[in-house]
Amino acid sequence: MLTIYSHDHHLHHGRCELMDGQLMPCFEMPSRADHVLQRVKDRELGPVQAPQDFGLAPLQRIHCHQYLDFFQGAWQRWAEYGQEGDLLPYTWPARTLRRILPTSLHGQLGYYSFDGGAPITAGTWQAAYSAAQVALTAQQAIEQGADAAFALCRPPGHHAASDLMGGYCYLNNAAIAAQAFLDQGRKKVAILDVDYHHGNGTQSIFYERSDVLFTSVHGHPEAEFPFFLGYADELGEGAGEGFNFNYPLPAGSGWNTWSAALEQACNEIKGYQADVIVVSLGVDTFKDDPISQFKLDSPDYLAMGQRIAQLGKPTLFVMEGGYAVEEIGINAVNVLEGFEHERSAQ
Ligand code: OKP
Ligand code: ZN
Repeated sequence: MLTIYSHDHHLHHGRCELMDGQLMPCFEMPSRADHVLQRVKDRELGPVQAPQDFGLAPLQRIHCHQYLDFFQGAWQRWAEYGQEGDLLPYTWPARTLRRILPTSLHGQLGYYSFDGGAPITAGTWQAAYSAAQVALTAQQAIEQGADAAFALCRPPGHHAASDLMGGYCYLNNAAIAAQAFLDQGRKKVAILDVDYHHGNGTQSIFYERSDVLFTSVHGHPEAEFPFFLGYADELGEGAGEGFNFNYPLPAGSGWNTWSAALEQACNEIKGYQADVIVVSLGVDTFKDDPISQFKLDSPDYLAMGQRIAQLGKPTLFVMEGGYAVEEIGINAVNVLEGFEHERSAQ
């Protein structure tokens, strides 16, 4: 399988995040992608290529222009204040407050974010921009006939909405790639989000559309980030009604519970008759993940890839979460190897 990777992800390295009342070093760190790349090479998964540059247009298909302008320019504005630390929001337009766009940097940052988990550093825009190009380059490989491709994106994307950053995410790589498939003539894209956290950004982007089916297996939002989206009764709206399926699971869920939910998601995808599948590939479902509560073990990821392969469609894998850094490569590449093994048997 072809892997697309850009070293630019190293330009994004947030310092701290607030966790259990304490400032902790960011769990979303550069070594994550380094370990995945190393495992891709160790296992000889296939060629590793740098992304092409498709410019801003495919990003603008998903993200609103003002948001992109703000994100691209935010660090420069912060530097003009003489600040060097990470740029982090601290006030959001929650209930009782007006959803207006202020003129100040921090007012705008609050407007364009939903949590304090997405620090902007000097290189964050470039890293996120390159991650989106990684997804688009892998998407193009499939458009040109590859059966599958792996976009080794970092930072991740599935929490990012059209005009919101949050949860370590800035640009929604999976959504950008899904839209590119549609813009290049595919009629139906199915997204399967297997990250431990609900892909609230992706869901919101496609919630009122029938040309993208969104399915997600994740920690129950009653108890888990992002808390305010990802319930089973969210089925889509308007033209999108019946094209959104959430499978929230309790803390402690292992492969038996998890794979039963995957089975349901796969059945929806099968019935949808998608032209192509985009997998938001988070491996923070792993038993030793430091911020998650599922109990998948490394061999389970082989079975996951195998089941996805049985859907029989061209498949784009887009890297999302996974914070057990030592095992992230094994687990992510296990999905890809399980997929390839099953496809070669078909
Ligand atoms: C991203 B992905 C607040 C952070 C709260 C955020 C988890 C984001 C997970 N400092 N936790 O879905 O793996
Ligand atoms: Zn996650």
